[in-house]
Amino acid sequence: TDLQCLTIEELRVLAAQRMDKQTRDYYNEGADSGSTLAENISAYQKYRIRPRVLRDISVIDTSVDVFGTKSSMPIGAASTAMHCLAHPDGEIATARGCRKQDVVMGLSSFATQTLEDVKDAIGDTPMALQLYLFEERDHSVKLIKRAKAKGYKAVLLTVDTPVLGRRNLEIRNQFTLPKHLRIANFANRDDGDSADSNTKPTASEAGYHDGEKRVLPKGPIRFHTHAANPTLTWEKDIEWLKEQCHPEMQVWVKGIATGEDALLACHHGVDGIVVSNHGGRQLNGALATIDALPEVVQAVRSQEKKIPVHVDGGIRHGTDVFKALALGADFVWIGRPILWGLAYKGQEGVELALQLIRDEFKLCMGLAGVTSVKDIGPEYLVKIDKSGFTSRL
Ligand code: HOC
Repeated sequence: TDLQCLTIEELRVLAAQRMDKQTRDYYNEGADSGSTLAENISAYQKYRIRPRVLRDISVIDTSVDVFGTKSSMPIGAASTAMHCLAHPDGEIATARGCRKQDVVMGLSSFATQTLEDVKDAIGDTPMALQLYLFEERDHSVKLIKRAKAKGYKAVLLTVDTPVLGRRNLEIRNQFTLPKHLRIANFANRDDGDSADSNTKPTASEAGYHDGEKRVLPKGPIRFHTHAANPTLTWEKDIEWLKEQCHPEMQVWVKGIATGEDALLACHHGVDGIVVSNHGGRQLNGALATIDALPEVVQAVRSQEKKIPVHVDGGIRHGTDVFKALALGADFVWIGRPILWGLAYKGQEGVELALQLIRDEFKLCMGLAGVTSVKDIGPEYLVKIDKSGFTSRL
């Protein structure tokens, strides 16, 4: 037990002391005023747990199936960008932490270590590759082939980033990747040492310019701010992606926030959905993910083939995990808490973040009177309104 750090909130504070301002701002901020980022967290307070008692809870099983394999708990390390900013050991330390905790990891397309090295570090523990589909398809094809060859279980196509959200601190700080780091899975591209590597983006560069020819630029910062692809569609791109990935890798869409899009995802034959608003970093003013989850779950359950639904955003407590599962999620992903753990103590900090959430979740299950994840349902929650009135779900 690390007596300095007994909660994810304490981990946030400890991590903040170890990161430089640019990194801290990049990881911690949300788009615009940050209200969606804040609501992702606070929306969990609208729910209270209805505990059941006098049930034998001496044996609690937190394990679940994810991507066709078993995971020790319904919680994974979400794909977040550029881990070497947080700690020199980067994604490899995150992977080792996940391996130790037997927890699935998502790797960002914008990782600072190669997908091969990170997979080697995590061993047999399953991994998914978060994907941006660029207009220039050759690169995506290569990335998919490499992930397949390395045994990645799924690609998580990010669909909430057709253009980059406006992150004001990122713009003000003129966020750039330090020269010694690289966007490792683009290493074949000239992404590290080119003359414009340190070119600072202007505010107008952090967005999409209508009519501009979109080519992948050279320097890392330009890569990050210009790489979004505004042309993606269900019809054109999901079918293409399935052809590239199946049968070896599943195809998931990450960034669904409505029942309508959940139905389209089902109709287009994706293997799963992640309800996400990109950690509040894209469309500010969007619904908190826990508030979007019920309509997505309802849409998916109306279909004959029921695909899994995951959720991320704002999970800071084991009780949040319990609430998300009670509202119909099959699995949750945590992003910033993992980065904070990594910044705090590298691999050990990642393990700490996962252990804290695991312990809280297991304790919550026991105190709520549930011994198996599959039994967590809406009967364990009430919704509480602003006047304090509760309603059953
Ligand atoms: C397509 C370019 O997910 C973030 C990361 C990286 C986004 C790059 C988008 O900063 O939220």
